[in-house]
Amino acid sequence: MKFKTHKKKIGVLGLREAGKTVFITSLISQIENSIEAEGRVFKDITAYVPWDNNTFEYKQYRDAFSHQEWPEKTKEKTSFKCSFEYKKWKYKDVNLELIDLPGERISDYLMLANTNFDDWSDAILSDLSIPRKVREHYSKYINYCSNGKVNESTIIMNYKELLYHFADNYITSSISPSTFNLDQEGKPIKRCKDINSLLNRRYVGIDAENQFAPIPKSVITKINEKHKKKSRKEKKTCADYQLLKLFRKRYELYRDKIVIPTFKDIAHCDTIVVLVDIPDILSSGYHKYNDIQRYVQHLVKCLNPQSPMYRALRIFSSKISSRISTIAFIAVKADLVRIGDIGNLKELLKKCIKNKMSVIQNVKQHYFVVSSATATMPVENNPNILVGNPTKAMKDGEPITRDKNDKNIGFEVPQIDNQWPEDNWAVENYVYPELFPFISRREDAPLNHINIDKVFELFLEK
Ligand SMILES: Nc1nc2c(ncn2[C@@H]2O[C@H](COP(=O)(O)OP(=O)(O)OP(=O)(O)O)[C@@H](O)[C@H]2O)c(=O)[nH]1
Ligand SMILES: [Mg+2]
Repeated sequence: MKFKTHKKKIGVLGLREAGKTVFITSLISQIENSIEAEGRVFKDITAYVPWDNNTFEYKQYRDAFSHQEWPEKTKEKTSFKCSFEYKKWKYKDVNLELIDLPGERISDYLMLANTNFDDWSDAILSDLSIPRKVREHYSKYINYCSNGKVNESTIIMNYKELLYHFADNYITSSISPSTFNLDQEGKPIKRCKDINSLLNRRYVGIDAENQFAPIPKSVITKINEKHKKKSRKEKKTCADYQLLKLFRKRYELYRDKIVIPTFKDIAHCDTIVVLVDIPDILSSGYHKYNDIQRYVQHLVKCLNPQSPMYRALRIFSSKISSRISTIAFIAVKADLVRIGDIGNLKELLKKCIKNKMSVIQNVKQHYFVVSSATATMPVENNPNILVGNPTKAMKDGEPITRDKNDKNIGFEVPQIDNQWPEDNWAVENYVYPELFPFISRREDAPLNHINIDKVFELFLEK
């Protein structure tokens, strides 16, 4: 026990499958096995102790790698706390907390400052960050709400249809209530042929009984006007008034149960890490690129002192006098690109994000390129080829499914530039294989990584 403690609370954000769980698992494996870990800073770690009440299943996730499997998809927020000593600090030890957050919940950011349903409805239906192509569906929805024949099930179904168009057009960062995109069991929305059955399985609210959908301001004003002079008893028989009342109640429930806890967790962090999967953006195209930019824009709203979202966030954090002081954007899965292109990954990351973040003056910004669990090896004298164990491959011109016990093979990887593709974004030129991770049977072996130590150095900064 030392005189002082360096406390760090780090929230790890990113869209689905960005690599949050693997990132945290790798970082803990380096700290836990500091003697063997690569990177100067890990060598100075001693007296590591994980806390008893961790909900992040580190052992289970690390064990997956011993069986050449990736960790399971995360279903809910989890956290991992540990203490250790850093040889260079004589009088201080370190308490580190890492929080694995479902990044999709950021889409509910408009609910942060809009404490009531009426204001949120207006804010979401006039959100100009939605691309024009999908705004047409907004207009359809608003027209439907304005036709006077609205009832609970049809308005909810119409709103879900609208959100499905968002998902279908990669506008996932604007899907709110975010439970439609990522339900409370952590199941993400998937494209399917039978849209109606999909819409029935997804909820816009905390559960099937508590769903709600925004109502345009003009319609709310009309309802209020119509029922202004009616008694409470009379209002009870008016379907439109009752529906509005119901949605207001369900909105508050959703805000209390999902939005406030998520953003409270974020507000209590001093450092936010945002993982960005650039190979995935390159292989998906400009829809995904635009979606990441919108995602960052929502984050910017929460971090900009001029915004109402920031003020709402500060209310949660003021009690424990903490503040988000640092944000690190990390381009992950660097092992999927040619070694010579790793610098370009960083350039692409900065070019996608830095502009959006330029209005933020009160938070230190950092950019990294990382591979949390390297699953490839370079080949000497041939920079175009990497060696690894892809889950699928081509054999005699036919696609085949491979087994984790199959031998490693070499595969060609695309070259990436330091500029994002412009009009000629040919996604077929950016094919990255899904790989089995490298097997590491010894449980005390830290995962192979690139630059995890550089990020860790940031966590040790005051
Ligand atoms: N090649 C490579 N693949 C990675 C790496 N990190 C993650 N992956 C791949 O990305 C997938 C998702 O990683 P997770 O860490 O589970 O992603 P997540 O952000 O926690 O995902 P959710 O829990 O669904 O939100 C893994 O199953 C791997 O296929 C990496 O460092 N290198
Ligand atoms: Mg996860």
